[in-house]
Amino acid sequence: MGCNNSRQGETHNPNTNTQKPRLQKKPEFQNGCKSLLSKYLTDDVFQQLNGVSDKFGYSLAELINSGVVNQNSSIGVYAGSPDSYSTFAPLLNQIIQEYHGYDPADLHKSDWDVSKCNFEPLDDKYCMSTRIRFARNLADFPLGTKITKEQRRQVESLAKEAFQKFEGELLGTYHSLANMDKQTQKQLIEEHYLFKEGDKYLEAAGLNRDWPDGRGIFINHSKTFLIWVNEEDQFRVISMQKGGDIKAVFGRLSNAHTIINKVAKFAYNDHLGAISTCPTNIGTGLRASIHVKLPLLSKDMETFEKIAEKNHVQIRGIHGEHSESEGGIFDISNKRRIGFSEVELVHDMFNGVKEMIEKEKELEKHAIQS
Ligand code: ADP
Ligand code: DAR
Repeated sequence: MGCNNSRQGETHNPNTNTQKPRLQKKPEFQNGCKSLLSKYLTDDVFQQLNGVSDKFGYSLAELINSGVVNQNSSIGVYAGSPDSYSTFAPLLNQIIQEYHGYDPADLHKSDWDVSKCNFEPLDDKYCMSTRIRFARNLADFPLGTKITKEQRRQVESLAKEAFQKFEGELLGTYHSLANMDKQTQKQLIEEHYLFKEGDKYLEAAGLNRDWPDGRGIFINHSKTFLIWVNEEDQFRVISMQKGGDIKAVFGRLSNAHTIINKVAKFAYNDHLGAISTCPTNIGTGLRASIHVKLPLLSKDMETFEKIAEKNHVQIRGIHGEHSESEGGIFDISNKRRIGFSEVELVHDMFNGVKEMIEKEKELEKHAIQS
């Protein structure tokens, strides 16, 4: 059961809203499915929303397809446009409330003031590299789930125009994925700069349509500032460097945010903050992560996970989402995205990694003494 996950053979034109596809019945979810979609797509919500489409013609069927096709999803939905968040509010508000602890009446806040980062660099012995990114989508287009090939090319063209405004250390070059040789693509992925391809969750959400057309990556000359174009979101703006100097990485990103916000009109509102394709990335759209080496602490996952939960951080593998740890190195990043400012979320990550390193040092002493 599940919609056509590549959505080929769609009979309605996304730009004419001529057909609002209705599902014959509410999708079934396997026992053990833990997605927030399966929890909140009740019979009542399904009856309310079946046959409804947002102003770009994005339907309930499209909104939920990824979570119906991939029953191991944690969330299971992707928005089709900023309008999706109001059109499908009976479902999305509940998912947002549970994931973010954020209510429909709450107002988002933003603060990029680097001077408020009152912490020193973390120990490079443990911190392999620091990466901070934010997600953005343009205000006047549907999201990648519903965008047409021509619109996606317009987004890429507008992005390339914006990149011309960068100066100093942000100066760099845009590399179209469609024109990139496979060896270069493989190397950039292995070096943690470029996004992977073929993600099944994105595929079922229609985000991989026309791949690789309209996709690419901007890279500055020192490879410390990158922008992904038209992957899961239309912009993923990334600052990264070796070591644990979080303040330097955040300062570079804050500078880029100021510049790009002057030349691009992003989808944003007082309640949801920045609009993202996945509801997990609304608000700041910011994920601040450190690849940190914790060979001893990671042998005690209960303690490791307790420190993570206390500091509102997530433990991930080192090749992006759904990947594994290697060599005792883990990706530690803020879990929260909305209702807290960029400065506050960078502090979440700092506090989590700092406590993890302190615990690792304690275990090192015990190991020496025993
Ligand atoms: P995103 O937050 O943009 O979704 P992913 O988790 O998908 O990022 O990872 C994208 C790429 O960025 C992967 O190659 C991953 O290894 C790399 N990456 C994430 N955090 C770091 C980090 N702190 N240092 C180096 N590379 C990182
Ligand atoms: N894999 C999807 C999305 C989870 C959040 N990660 C994003 N958006 N990259 C799921 O529902 O599990």
